[in-house]
Amino acid sequence: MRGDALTIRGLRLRSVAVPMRRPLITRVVTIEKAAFVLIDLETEEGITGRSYLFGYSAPGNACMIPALNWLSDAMAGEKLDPETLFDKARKVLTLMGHEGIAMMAVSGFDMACWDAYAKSQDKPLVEVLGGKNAPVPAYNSNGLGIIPAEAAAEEAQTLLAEGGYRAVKVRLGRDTLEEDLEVFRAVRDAVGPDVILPVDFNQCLTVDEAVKRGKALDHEGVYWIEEPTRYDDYAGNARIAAEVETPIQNGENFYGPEAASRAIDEKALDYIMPDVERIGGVTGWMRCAKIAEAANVPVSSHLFPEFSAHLLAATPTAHWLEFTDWAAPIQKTPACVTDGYVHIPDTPGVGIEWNEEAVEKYSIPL
Ligand code: SMN
Ligand code: MG
Repeated sequence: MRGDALTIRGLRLRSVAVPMRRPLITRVVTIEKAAFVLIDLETEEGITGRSYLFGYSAPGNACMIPALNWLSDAMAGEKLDPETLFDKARKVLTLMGHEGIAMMAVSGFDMACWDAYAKSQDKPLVEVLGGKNAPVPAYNSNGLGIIPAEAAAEEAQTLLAEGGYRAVKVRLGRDTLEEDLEVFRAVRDAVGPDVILPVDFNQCLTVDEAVKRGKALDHEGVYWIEEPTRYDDYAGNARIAAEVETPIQNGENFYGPEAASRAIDEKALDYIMPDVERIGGVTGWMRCAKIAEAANVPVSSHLFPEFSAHLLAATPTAHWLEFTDWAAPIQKTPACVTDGYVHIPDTPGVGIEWNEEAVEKYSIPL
């Protein structure tokens, strides 16, 4: 695949902090304003590739800016061939490491490259990646944080109704198993037996505690157990996956397809959910999708619903899209869910256009 019609001029970066309609309250972090770095990759030919990175907070954004500027300088004048540039970008930042902020910068750059490349081909990204533009099943991941049982039961019903969803994610990891069970049962009672309910511990348990809570949840109709313990304790996750019947979901914190490969080899998960800003952008995702396909592991997404819809529609073992609306206010035509599905726009590229008024309103210093 070649995109040698375009030449990179550089990256234009902006930083925003967007208030969330529903804050994210997990056991390890509470986020009320979603901080994003907006990336416009400008080309000599006038096509702009757009992407964004989730910095979690203003300081998080500020950490990524220097690495992105470094890539902008290094890539100016390069022909836009996304896969070649992904490998080049990793080499540019290689002495900063292959994970963490360096990998996030490479991912954001890669995502913008693919958007520009797909625009130059006049096709939606999914088609450039060899997939079909079909609706992608989504679960509602807004809200449902660490809140009391009664509030969780009520919020679950509201969240399902918001987009005709069949699935919502419940955050667990309260002080005791009994409190987690109380919340999960209240949600299950409120939504009925047919709704799909994955749960997320956000890495907060020890391996022993995860085995204990996982076995208790085996009898409750939990769809998957996400990040029960530290994401990179592969041996620990493998023990949990072996002892707990409910599928173990992991991957939102994996950096690069190499991590996915290792986790699958070590049987540290049943399902995988890469995050496009950590797995290596579009290029890293597609390499991860091949690894998952070979091992027959279902692939879900983490955040970035507009990018993830294209990626899942081009992923052979695609599973669920995680829908959040956090970046919606800064986009003109944000992804949305109807009857439980995200519909990919039939426009060239990914379909991201900034709502400039909102970007101005929520802008923070670079
Ligand atoms: C999550 C945690 C931290 C930031 C964003 C999202 C969560 C999820 O684990 O899976 O939605
Ligand atoms: Mg999670």
